[in-house]
Amino acid sequence: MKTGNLWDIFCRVIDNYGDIGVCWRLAADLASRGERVRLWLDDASALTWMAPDGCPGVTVKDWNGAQQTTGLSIGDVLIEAFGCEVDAGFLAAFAQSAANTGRQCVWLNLEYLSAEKYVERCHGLASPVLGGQGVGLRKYFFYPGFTPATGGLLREPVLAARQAAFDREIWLRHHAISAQGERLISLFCYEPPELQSLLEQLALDVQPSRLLVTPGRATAAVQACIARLNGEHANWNAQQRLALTYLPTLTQLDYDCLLWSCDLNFVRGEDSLVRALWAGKPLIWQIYPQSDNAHQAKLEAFLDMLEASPSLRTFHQVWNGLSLAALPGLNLVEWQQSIGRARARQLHDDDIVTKIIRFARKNR
Ligand code: TRH
Repeated sequence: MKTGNLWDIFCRVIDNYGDIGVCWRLAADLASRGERVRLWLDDASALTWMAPDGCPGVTVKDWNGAQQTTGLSIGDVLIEAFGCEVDAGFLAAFAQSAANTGRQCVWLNLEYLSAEKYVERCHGLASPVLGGQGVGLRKYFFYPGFTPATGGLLREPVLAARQAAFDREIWLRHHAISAQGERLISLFCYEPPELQSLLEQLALDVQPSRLLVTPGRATAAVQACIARLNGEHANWNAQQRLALTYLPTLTQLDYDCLLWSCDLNFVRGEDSLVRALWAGKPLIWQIYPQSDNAHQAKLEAFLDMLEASPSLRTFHQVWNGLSLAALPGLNLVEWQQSIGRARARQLHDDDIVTKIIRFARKNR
């Protein structure tokens, strides 16, 4: 398999922005390396703010209803992201193309990111398709992860150069963010149970902080806490040690710049976590909660991978509602060391796009 192959990536946007965010980055990264990508989305609306300029080599396709395959050239690699399933019509065309040409398209199921041990065992496993339109084909499970035996992390080739050339002062000024003598903290979260405690802690801290609050759920959660705090004790921020800026939606590129600009980043889900790791600043992760509590083991595995210092571990457990202890104080010096070392370790491994291209080539 040479470069210039045609990749079909299928993604259903269930809620939040992680699925589309990861698929967009994957598509753009593949295209930057000379691949051609069709990104099939049932709802592309978030791309209007996440990636308003699009990307040469990536075509966004509407994936609603049965897929119209007449006249559609079948690609070389097909990726079903996060358990979504491609329509029968598309699969039939896919199987037909394999029968006609004697060449099979590589079919991958891209899984969610986890640092748990099972990822190494399951990454790359093949599952023969025993029924339906794809019968006789093979589907491979591709697991992103934090060790060489996994599918790796998204890290596009230009990232290091962008980060090295970044000018914090110019970026902050351009976005009208004041940082005079204040510690900058970005906040991208769901509804963390101890958010109110964090606001109170920052309001009492000797060091002034500016909280940069992302739109949507984080803004709604902060505003609800502030309304409660104002009702309970109007003087809670009497010294004005805590200042707040409510941000508009940023492009993915600008969201990176936000993470690089801050002294501490609160992130959530999957994609922002990886971006915060590359930012190399202290980070606190709110994991996407799962009804069966599976997120608890996933969080612990991530903290193990980080070799998190005790206070970083406790802060994560409390922030995620997995411990009833009081919210610990911020310990940015110690957290910086854990994150910096984990980042350096991760940089030794190949990124996910290098690995997925290699994998597709090998299994073609
Ligand atoms: O939005 P999320 O909570 O997504 C989640 C998780 O991925 C979770 O694993 C998944 O199961 C669930 O969706 C369905 O968090 P995440 O993964 O960090 O995705 C956010 C994306 O939004 C990421 O690509 C960064 C981007 N973003 C911007 O581009 N601009 C912004 O201003 C902000 C705040 C985010």
